[in-house]
Amino acid sequence: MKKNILISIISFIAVMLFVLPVKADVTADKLGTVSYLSGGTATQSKDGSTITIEYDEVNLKWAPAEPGIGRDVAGWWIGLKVMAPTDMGDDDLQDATYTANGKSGSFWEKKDSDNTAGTGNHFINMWKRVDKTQLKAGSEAVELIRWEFDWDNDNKVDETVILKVKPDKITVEAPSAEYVTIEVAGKWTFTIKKDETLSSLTGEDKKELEKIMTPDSGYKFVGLYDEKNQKVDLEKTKFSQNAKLTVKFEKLPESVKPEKDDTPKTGVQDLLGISLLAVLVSTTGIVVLKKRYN
Ligand SMILES: [Ca+2]
Repeated sequence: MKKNILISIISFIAVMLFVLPVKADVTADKLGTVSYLSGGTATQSKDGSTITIEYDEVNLKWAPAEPGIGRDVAGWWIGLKVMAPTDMGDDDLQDATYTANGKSGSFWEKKDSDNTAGTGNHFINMWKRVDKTQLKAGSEAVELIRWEFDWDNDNKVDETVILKVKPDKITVEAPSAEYVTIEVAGKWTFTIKKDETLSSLTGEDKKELEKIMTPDSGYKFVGLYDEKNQKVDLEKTKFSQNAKLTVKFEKLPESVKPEKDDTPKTGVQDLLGISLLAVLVSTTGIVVLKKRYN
């Protein structure tokens, strides 16, 4: 009886080993490859399983908001095309994932190749929105984003793609004619549809604008102003042409701390206090009168 059970267990394990698909082994020499979607000049370097793309010059494409494909805001984008490792079968790739800015996605669901492309032909176009204003001008390359791919879905990153740009070597395409460009306080630039108000902003643009309008401690927000020093009404002011806005804050009066006074009061001191106050009041009265009649 016991022998039979043992034989059953052994045959079960043998069958399972045969049936279970064997995952492709992801090795550093068989990783995905990267090509460019944005125009310009770039260098590509590889260090183990990390590919770094550094754009020396790049022209950013502008694209309108298209919530249906997950682009909730209009703006300028830079893109890379990442080909999956060619030795991975379609079945393996269905479990592949990638991470960007702490958010994970399914490679198979987000890929841009169609389901029938076949082994060696699957790719995904990775796009990153770039706000040129926010990248402080400079010739040093700055890291815009890194994408991490877990090709075999074992929760260990197999390949990292790093995208770098040189801020002063970025040029941008003009947005379509239905949009205007608004730069705020030299900190953020966005495009909105002509004759829309700032209250129509969504997503990242809305968040950035709110951040810019948030005063430091000890200050209060006064308003956004256009080049003619007209105050912008977030709900009502419509933009028919490009604009550069400034933001104004006002220093709040410093709160006066009451001084600690632990001297015991006597009647005399109190009276002295009152008479001093009386002198102060009458002096103020004289000053006010003088001012009125001068
Ligand atoms: Ca992995």
